[in-house]
Amino acid sequence: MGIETVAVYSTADRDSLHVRLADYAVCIGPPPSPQSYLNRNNLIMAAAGAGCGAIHPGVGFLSENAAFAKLVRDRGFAFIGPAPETIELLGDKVAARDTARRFGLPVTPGSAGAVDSEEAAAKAARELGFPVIIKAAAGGGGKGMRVVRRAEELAGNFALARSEAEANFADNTVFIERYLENPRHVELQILADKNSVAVLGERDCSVQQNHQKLIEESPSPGVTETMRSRMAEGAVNLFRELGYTGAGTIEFLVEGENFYFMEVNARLQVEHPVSEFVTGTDIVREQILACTAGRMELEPDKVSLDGWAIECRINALSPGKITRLEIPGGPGVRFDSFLYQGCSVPPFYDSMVAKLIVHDSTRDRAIAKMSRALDELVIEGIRTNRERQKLVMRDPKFRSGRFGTHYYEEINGEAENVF
Ligand code: MV4
Repeated sequence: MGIETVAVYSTADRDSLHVRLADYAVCIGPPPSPQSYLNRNNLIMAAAGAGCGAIHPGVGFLSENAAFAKLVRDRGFAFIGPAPETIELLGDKVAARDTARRFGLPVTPGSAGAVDSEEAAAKAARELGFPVIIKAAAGGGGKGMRVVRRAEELAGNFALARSEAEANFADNTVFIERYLENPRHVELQILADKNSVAVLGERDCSVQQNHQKLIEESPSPGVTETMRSRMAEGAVNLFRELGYTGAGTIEFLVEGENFYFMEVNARLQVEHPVSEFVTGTDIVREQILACTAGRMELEPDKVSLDGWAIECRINALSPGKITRLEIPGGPGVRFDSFLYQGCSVPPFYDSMVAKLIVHDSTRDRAIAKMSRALDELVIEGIRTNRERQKLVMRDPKFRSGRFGTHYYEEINGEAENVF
């Protein structure tokens, strides 16, 4: 795009690849994130000092923080994300659920709004029928959730859910839904500007462990053409009504032919490359155009889905120095990473060190390509989950495409000696 880039880094990331690749780089503090990557003042000072026009908040840290988005704007920078008011509304899962329902999206049967007493919880659970799930209104991504299978266990879990919500989010608001036993996690990639809302197909993120996604693919093996267009229609209505700008994701739980709205992630996500592959779109480029010029180049009617893409997250199981790195390549193979030979993986931050993404004409061919790419990938000096990802690619159940969110714990239970 011809835009000069300024990277920010903590002292732990001084030698990181993004620092080398950026046109300029500014140190924003010591390793603990509250003192660097979450330090708003340091971030604003870095941007001001470097003469930035816009701030891209990335995929974690302050990327969904309404107050930060507002501060960025108030200081005269463009924020590469939706408006602070939109982030705020979507951050409240009760309000988001309510809004989605008003715009015709199916939501999981659940309490009408927040549940603020043991009696209200008991009443909601009785109406819904067990099992139920208690969720934090300020949560999302699986934090602060409790599954309750019997009426006797409700009061205790309600109290625990509230105190966990208070401890994690400084907000003890919770709500209750009927619990679906083994749904798929399906999410739609959205790009929106002042004039239009585009849907870039869906991703299936059912392969996850402790709410950490491990494998994402597009399209979803469990979504039919009919479901796809019904989900897209609801999503477009919602995002248009929100006046949403930039990249976003709408998450659904899918059970058979039924889908239920769960939440909206008001940011770019880690797994966006699979959608880039199947739609041939540079999502970050469109996101930047939408949030700066107010107009993306993408035309919603021209989006089409081609072939199948799969992403395997490569996680470090230990910190250390990378003594050897061999990166797979070839048509339809992409490796996104901060690793290079000789670099160090610091003991801070998220364990994800790379994303291996492949694209081919069919799911079977994409799986074959991923297996080959995982074979070719060599990372020495740290332990990674590469071998586990190779086993999943060979697993008949994964290959059948018939699995839900409990898939990974199921295969780990069945083959404890293998994993
Ligand atoms: C659910 C659910 C079943 N029923 N909601 C996980 C992420 C967060 N955004 C919401 N999640 C779930 N919500 C209803 N009504 C299942 C999950 C879920 C899950 C729940 C408990 C333990 C592991 C899980 C793994 C994936 C999804």
